[in-house]
Amino acid sequence: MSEQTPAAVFLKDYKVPDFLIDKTELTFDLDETQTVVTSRLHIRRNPESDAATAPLILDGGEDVKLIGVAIDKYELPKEEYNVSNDKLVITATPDAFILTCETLIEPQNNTRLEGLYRSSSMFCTQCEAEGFRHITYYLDRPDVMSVFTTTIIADESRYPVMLSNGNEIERGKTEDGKTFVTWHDPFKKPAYLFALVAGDLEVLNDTFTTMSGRDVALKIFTEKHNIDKVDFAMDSLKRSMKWDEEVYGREYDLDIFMIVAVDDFNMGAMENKGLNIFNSSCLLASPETTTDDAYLRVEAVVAHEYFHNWSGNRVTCRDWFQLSLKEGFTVFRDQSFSADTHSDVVKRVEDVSFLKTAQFAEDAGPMAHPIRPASFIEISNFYTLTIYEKGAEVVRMIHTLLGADGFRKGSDLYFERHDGQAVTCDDFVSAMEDANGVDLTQFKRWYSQAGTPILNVTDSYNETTQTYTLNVSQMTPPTPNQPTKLALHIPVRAGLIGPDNQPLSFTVDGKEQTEVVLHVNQAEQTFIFENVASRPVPSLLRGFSAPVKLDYGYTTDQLLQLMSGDVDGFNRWSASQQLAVNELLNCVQQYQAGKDLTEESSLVSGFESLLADSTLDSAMVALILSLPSQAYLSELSGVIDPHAIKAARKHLRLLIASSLEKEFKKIYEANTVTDAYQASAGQIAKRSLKNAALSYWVASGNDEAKSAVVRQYRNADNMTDQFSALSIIVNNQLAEADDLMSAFFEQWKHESLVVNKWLMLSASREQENGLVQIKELMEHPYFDIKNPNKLRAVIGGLGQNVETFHNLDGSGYAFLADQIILMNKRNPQIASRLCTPLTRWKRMESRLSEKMKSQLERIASQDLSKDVYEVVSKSLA
Ligand code: B3K
Ligand code: ZN
Repeated sequence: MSEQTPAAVFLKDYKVPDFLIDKTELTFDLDETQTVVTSRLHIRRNPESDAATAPLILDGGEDVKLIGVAIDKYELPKEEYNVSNDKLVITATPDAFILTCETLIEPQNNTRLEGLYRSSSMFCTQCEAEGFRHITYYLDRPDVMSVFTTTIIADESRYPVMLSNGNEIERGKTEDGKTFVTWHDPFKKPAYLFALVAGDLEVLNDTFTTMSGRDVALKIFTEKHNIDKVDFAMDSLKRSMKWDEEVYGREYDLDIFMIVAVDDFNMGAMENKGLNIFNSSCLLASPETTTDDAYLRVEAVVAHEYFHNWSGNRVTCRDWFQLSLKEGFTVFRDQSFSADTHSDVVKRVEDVSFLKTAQFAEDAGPMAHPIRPASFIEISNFYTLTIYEKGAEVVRMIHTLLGADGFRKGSDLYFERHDGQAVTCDDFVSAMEDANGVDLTQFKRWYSQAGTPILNVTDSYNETTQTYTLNVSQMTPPTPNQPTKLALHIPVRAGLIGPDNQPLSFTVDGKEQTEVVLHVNQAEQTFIFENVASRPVPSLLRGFSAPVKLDYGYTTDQLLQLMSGDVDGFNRWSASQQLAVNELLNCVQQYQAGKDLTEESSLVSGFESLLADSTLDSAMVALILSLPSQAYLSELSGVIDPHAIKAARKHLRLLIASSLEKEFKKIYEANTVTDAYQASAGQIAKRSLKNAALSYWVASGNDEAKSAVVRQYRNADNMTDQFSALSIIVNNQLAEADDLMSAFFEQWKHESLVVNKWLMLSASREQENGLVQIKELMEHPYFDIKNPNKLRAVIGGLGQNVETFHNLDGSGYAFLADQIILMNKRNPQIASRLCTPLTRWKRMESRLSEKMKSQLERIASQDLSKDVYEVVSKSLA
């Protein structure tokens, strides 16, 4: 480990800032070798601080070189300030003053992609969470909100476009012939929302008229070769703006809204005020180069970043422990937008499936934390599925408890009460309580308690009294630093299904109904349903009304009944998944015991009736057909045996494929889309069902299917069909696989985002010498280690490659550790994310577990960034 153990910060230690910065004036003299940043900060002591003589302590980074500092007009001599430990400390200051600071930075050498850096030939920034301190010394914390004016000076021939937050207010020439542009953002904001972009960019222009009749200029900027791929993003933006007006009453506030696409970006996108910056993978879309999934992602991310304008920017976080205040809420908002735009059930299934696979695994691992963590070492490590996805589930539960109208009253009050403020999760809940006259005290435990609760449910039916009883108990397993847990308030949406597959009515709380929200809020509880005409099958946790694991001993027949008969579409999917999970885990056990895997599967008959029912939504059928993933089955396993899981999935797939070969052929042929490509719900549904059917049909080994998939590859006019075909060909190891992989690369090598898809498929491909192939990919001329998307493509592909990654000799893990060590200093955020698979070591089967652990120890022996240190040390604890 590094000589100094990085220290944790604690929520309980929060103190208001000693100083405030009312105005921030920045000048950037941009240059390829050295950029000079001059800041004029209008600072005063915070009247709310009890430290009336506290020194001024500004945050900085090792990469920021201080040239000079002045208070008002007085240039401070060296003895009057101190620069150490990434801080600039000035002991004696007036109560109100202007601090001028000149710093020097080298964006071209910034490989962390945090602060100001270069991507291709552009300058761009990423300041959340603590990136601004890599630009200049500042009070880099979200509760210090300031009005920013930013001047950019650059050579106009290379940087004709120069952007920052707010409105352009001035433009001209400097004495040495450069161009300057000044931007002013009238809304005060924390430094994490600051942005700057300069480059030779093209723009797509549009306008949006807000509900009060103001015209907003919309501009999307990309490098020249990509400007033909932003129409869909622009359309998504306009639909998001309208949706936020209609559903939340939120109007956009500046006269201009800009989005810029950059290739080198650590995550998906960033909601900087008026100037969103996007990873090009989350913005660019064209039918030929972009799959349906990626289209939906573009739409969701554009919406998400736009929605942050209110949930995040106008009302921001007091401190980073409150991150879920903006992220959980905004994810809930973007999920609702996508659900309203397409199919709500399909969207819900996709979101829940992701949550149950990845967030539940996080909750069960060494990094488990509540949606409002109590401490962290490096905040970048807390942009997690727990903060985002579980955070959204918590907001969704509030929505369920209050109803749509009550929730809207609460959000109106929240925005009105806290506009322009930096607030806490408690403030959010208080607004919901106050607007509805409810008490959410117990509910708030969801904010402070980590782990996935388990709901254990048993039932009984009394025919004589026509009474049905549910006994529900809840238990949340221990997580790091939280050995014991309190009972949570869990809303369980439930209905009853009768023997003829009809919903049964019942009486609860004196009211006759067919669906009820049960308030589970004690360790053990009983719920009584009266006037139940016959013994029902319970349909529990409809729509996944709470992020919990439900344990009810459904029989196979009951699951088949729910799968075909539940009025709740989500629970139909859920039943099919449970059925598949039961059969797959059974196969896993058989494999481990060295037995032949069963040739019986109830899924076959379940799927048969599913495929015969033409009334069902194709996208839902496609979702039901896709077997629980390797990752989800791993999450469900007490001890993870990747090879057994892989064998079980393959076996069941082949069994279904060979039993229903004819049905799959029929479905494949019936779902061809002949109209021009559109990323519409209808077309996406058809393509997903068609390609799911094709995948089974080819797996059956049928020759006609093999010709069909090759034909689809060759004739496809869109990336969804082309790439689905290619993946099926490669995964089924058809004779054409090598040739078509090469052809695909040749066809698309000029499209960076498509190359990423090729890299990922190549890395995940099952081959002899898998690791040799992966090492070759990393030497490939089209691979670029500086580009996080490319690195994620290869390492992500490796993660899916069970044989290579989980090789019993440990070589897959050693290779991953090499990459983590390589990236540790170069880009700590990315390095830390790469650690995730190794954090699961305690749950792996013993041979693999030891191998993973030794790689974690090898990483731990290095001089580590805070980011990697935190994950590795917590994993080994
Ligand atoms: N708020 C950003 C995430 C920033 C991550 C910093 N490491 C994107 C988003 O959630 O909208
Ligand atoms: Zn966000």
